[in-house]
Amino acid sequence: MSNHADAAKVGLGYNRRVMNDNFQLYATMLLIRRFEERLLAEFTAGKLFGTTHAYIGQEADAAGIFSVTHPDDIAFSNHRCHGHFLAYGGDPYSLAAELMGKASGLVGGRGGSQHIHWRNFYSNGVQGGIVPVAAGMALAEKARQTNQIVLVFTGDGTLGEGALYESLNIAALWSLPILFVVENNRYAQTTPIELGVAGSIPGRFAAFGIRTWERETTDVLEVQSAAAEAVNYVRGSLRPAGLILHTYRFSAHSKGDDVRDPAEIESYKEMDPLLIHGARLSAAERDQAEAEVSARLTGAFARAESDPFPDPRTLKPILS
Ligand SMILES: Cc1ncc(C[n+]2csc(CCOP(=O)(O)OP(=O)(O)O)c2C)c(N)n1
Ligand SMILES: [Mg+2]
Repeated sequence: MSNHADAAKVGLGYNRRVMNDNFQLYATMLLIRRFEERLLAEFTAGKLFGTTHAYIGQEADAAGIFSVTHPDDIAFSNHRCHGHFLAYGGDPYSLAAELMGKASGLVGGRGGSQHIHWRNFYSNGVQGGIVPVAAGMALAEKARQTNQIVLVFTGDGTLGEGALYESLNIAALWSLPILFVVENNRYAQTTPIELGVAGSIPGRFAAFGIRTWERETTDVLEVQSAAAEAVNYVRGSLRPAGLILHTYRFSAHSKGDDVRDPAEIESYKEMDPLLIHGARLSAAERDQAEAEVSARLTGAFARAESDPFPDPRTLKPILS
């Protein structure tokens, strides 16, 4: 049964009941892609401050993973957090307002692109810095017997951070319900993985006796099935696991800092998750998703832009 009419009624990205629907998975990835494209354009136009790290090319990871989590599960993201947030069910309006520094933003306009919080979603721009926090949250959930699991997202470059290994060690020792997601997009800023990561990624988890699922794919359905197995394992066994996803980012690391050979980027274009999954939809369905996403983002950005900035006087309690 196609549920996309239902998805349209409740708003894209919100209704977890229809997340497994092919249309909804496509719409979630498209929402991320168009949101990030819009952001990059706004930066170029000088309308946004700070920095941003676009998720373009990696959409299948977030869409696939959050299609199999429970609404109450806890997610810890990193500097490249917008895609995770939108797939988690976050509102593009609140995120756009946050990026514009508006009072109506997710955290009052003070977190910007990398430091956001909504419900059980947290992000932090310090590479690896949030991983021990995520392990602590998993310990808390286990103690409270909530049956909620924790997911923490890292990149290949973050495999160089010691805090990650301390967290793997304690998660294995104390049997914590946490899924460590490694999104290997083959680069850490400008450093290719060959120059930054020795040995193998699954080998790092194996050293701590932690089970892993590994996929070299940008097909959202393949990500979804691996994520479902890993999530079910963590929830059922209350043990940590690793989900290693080899992907590729099409956009620059941040706004324009790209030293990669354009021919290399071009060679990955056939891995575009929207192309791969879009082939499962009709042209009419793809057009419908495009129209719905476009309308939603136009409304979100217009509303965010017209919102007021926070009153600087409300900063006082934080600064004093
Ligand atoms: C502790 C720390 N060191 C350096 C940085 C600057 N920095 C931000 S992102 C990044 C690269 C991260 O690479 P990776 O983990 O592969 O994630 P990706 O950007 O590829 O998604 C660096 C060096 C940082 N945010 N935190
Ligand atoms: Mg990387």
